[in-house]
Amino acid sequence: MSQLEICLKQIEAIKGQFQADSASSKAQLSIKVVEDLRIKYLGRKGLVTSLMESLKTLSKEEKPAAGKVINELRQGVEAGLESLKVEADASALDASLSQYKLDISLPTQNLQGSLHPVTLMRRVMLTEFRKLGFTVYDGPEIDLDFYNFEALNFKEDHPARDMQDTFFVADRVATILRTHTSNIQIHAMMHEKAPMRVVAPGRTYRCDSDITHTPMFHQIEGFVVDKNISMGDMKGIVDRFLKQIFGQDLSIRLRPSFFPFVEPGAEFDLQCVKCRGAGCRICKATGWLEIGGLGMIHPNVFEKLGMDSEEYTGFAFGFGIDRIAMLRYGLADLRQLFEGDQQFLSQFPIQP
Ligand code: FA5
Repeated sequence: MSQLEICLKQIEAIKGQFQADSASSKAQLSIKVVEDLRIKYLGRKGLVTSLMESLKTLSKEEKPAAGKVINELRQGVEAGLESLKVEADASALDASLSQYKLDISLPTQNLQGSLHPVTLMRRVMLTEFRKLGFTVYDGPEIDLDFYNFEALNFKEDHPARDMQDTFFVADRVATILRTHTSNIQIHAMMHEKAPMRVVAPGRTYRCDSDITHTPMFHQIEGFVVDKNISMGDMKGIVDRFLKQIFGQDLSIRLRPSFFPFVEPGAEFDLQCVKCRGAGCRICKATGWLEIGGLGMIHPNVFEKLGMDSEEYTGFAFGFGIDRIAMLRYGLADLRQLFEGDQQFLSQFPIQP
């Protein structure tokens, strides 16, 4: 018998042995059993590995043919081990699931239940706005660029678009996750007739994350459109609303600021509830926390929607609901709101 014939016979024998080992391993299949098989055949001193060594005994002409068959054997063994591993993983999972008994009919530990602080805050805010004569409006979280930017007077290449890092919806042209609730101004003004007094709470999205920013957050938009609306009306409503939420003794300040859909525009800050203005980590040592933007609706917005900007005026504002919840409930980090920690959440009441 030639050296090649001896080698091919060995290969056949190892192939048969692997098939027999695989079949018998199924009786007590585990990740360890599969690993032992791998070492036996493919380990440094494994049966397939040592076949490679035996190639050295073959002539130059015989080597390629034998090498090809050994490679096929190696691939067959690898594929066989992989499918055994999949089976072993599945049976390990079954075993651990069968030990874990879940009875969904049992009462939960937290019998009381509670509302999420953002839900609580939103309900409190809506109650206050209803008292001030506002109607609650809803609108899309996935929206067209037109409603989120264009109709709000953001020019195509306007740097203001960079102020709000936007998530785009893949494969759709000009479709985004709204970056603010101001898109509702456009939806509402296209469907309703002035006079309008609207608030619209909802989820908003931006690429943002630190102790006062999260990628998903909540805003509440409000706007009033009528004849002869002034900044005084705006200041009065916002002041009254915030004092209802935080009490009479907290200061509020307006700072001139730019939003393309209002003119003039401002941001408003609340004195830090934590340090009462002295400066702390939450207010980044400024004594103030920015909670929203506001301003008189820009005539371009009215004109774009076919409304006469000489006849109508209006104001709009947008607050971060999570920021207000953070201040109202004294939270140290905004991200706590979205971590789903039961202990944290169960501190809140079941009703506002
Ligand atoms: C706006 O989004 C404007 N649409 C507000 C507006 C409405 C101005 C109407 C004029 C008229 P701004 O980007 O500043 O503005 O966001 C408003 C508030 O949302 C912030 O003050 C803050 O309270 C909250 N906010 C913004 N980004 C985040 C974030 N990543 N996480 C949590 N809250 C945020």
